[in-house]
Amino acid sequence: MKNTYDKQGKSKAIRLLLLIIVMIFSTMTYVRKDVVKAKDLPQSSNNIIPKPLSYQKGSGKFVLTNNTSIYVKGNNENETAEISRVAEFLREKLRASTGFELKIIKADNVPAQGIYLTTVGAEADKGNEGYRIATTAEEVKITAYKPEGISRAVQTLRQLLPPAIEKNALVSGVEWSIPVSTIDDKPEYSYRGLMIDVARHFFTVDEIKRQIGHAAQYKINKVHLHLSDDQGWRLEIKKWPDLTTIGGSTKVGGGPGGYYTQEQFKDIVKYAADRYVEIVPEFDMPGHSNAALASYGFLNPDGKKKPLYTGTKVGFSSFMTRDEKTYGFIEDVIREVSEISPSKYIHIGGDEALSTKKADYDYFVGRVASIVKKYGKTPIGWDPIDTSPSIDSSVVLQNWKDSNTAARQKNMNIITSVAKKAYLDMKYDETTPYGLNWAGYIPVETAYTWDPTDFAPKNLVLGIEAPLWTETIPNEKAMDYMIYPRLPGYAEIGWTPKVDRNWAEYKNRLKAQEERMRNEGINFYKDNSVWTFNLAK
Ligand code: TNX
Repeated sequence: MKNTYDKQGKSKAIRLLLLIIVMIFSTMTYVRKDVVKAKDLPQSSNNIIPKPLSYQKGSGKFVLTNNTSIYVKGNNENETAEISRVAEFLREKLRASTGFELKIIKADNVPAQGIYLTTVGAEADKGNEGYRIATTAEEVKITAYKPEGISRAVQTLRQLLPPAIEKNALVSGVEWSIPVSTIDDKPEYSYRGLMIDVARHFFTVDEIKRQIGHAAQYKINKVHLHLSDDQGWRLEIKKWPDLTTIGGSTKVGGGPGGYYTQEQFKDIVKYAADRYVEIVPEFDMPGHSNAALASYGFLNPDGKKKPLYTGTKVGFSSFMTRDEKTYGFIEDVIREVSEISPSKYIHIGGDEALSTKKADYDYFVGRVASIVKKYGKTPIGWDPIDTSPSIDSSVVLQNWKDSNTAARQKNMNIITSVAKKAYLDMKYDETTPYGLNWAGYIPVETAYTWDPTDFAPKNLVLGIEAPLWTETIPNEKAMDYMIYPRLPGYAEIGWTPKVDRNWAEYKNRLKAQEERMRNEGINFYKDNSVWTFNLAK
């Protein structure tokens, strides 16, 4: 008996020992992983996203204090006034976390210290958005050819400060320093967009502003609002009020929808413009038009209103393409939106018109494009708008499929939004709780590792846009989760030249955004290709 007990005791002890060894080893690997994380990651010269064209680090730092002033000077009074507004934006950004009340001073001479925002002496080759930030121990000097460039520089400046700068409450015990450095920067593409579908699910003015604010920090400069679809019409049109009272009354899954009054739309436009972001309005036609057809009987062949639609099928609705009433109605819509929207663009949709005959579609998109041009705007349309003989190079193609042969032949400008790379409503992987997967899964790496020139000739590419379709996106939390952390990558594809981009280096910079995103309350997805350091890779 004793023997057996002994044996049992021994094997128990061995098992325990084994367990302890396994535990020690796994902690060691864990610690080792951590060490690798901290030490062996390729150290980028900075963690800025999008990566600037050039960054030179010196030694020392500039320390921001309550006594720092922001000096402004333009080439003329108007410009100085505009730069002062950028300075106010900067001051407000810094106020909450630092508690500082920075003075804004119109500078007569070049100040010897502080933050200096100026267009004086800037070179034209910086373009509208380029800038230089030269930081010494005494001053941070931002020079840009246009105030817009100063605004982009201010977004970079945020990322040069410690991540705590993004907190919305007073932070103590942090030194608000910026490393001595010189950054020279300008974007590769002038169109760097985020689209939000506010038709399938409606998002409030504040929810949209919040997304604009977050996107602007990565130098996204267009926010495209998909304002109408089968499930909802979201912008007040004074001549046709039922569009919103009826057409805007619901959403995917049923329940209350919503809409923006024209005043609210202008408020969104203003908030975006303060960040040099342009709001691009879209009304989708001739398909995706059930909300309008449900609002007014005269838009239908039988004169009767269609029932409201709260499902997620596409391709069943169509405007009447051979009826002048349709074009009168559309002209009213275009006129009203052109009066309240400063953007040079109006997006007319044109996708998935599956119940419109091809010849009718071709005719329709040509008619609508000419209405848009009549009101001084440039039309944008989804493919296959480029295949219509009535569409020429005065129209921009937003390319979501692989097809743009006609656009190339016609020399149309192209915004790249190829679904399998750029769709924010595609799931990251099979476990993603929101989104679709018809164009495939888009993990953060897939979202980052491509270039617009993979899909279109460089000379035609205006830039890139990442669309968030919202059939499966019911709230802000879900919206954040699908947009972040993919949007910083799209922003970088649009801003940073292809030769300067590399996933292995980028993912470290993205990881370094974590604390900033947290401080901003962004509900981002922790993609394991970024947040788990894999020794094998
Ligand atoms: C296709 S992409 C659509 C949208 C859907 C989306 C869902 C495009 C121009 N049309 O109507 O919301 O797929 O991913």
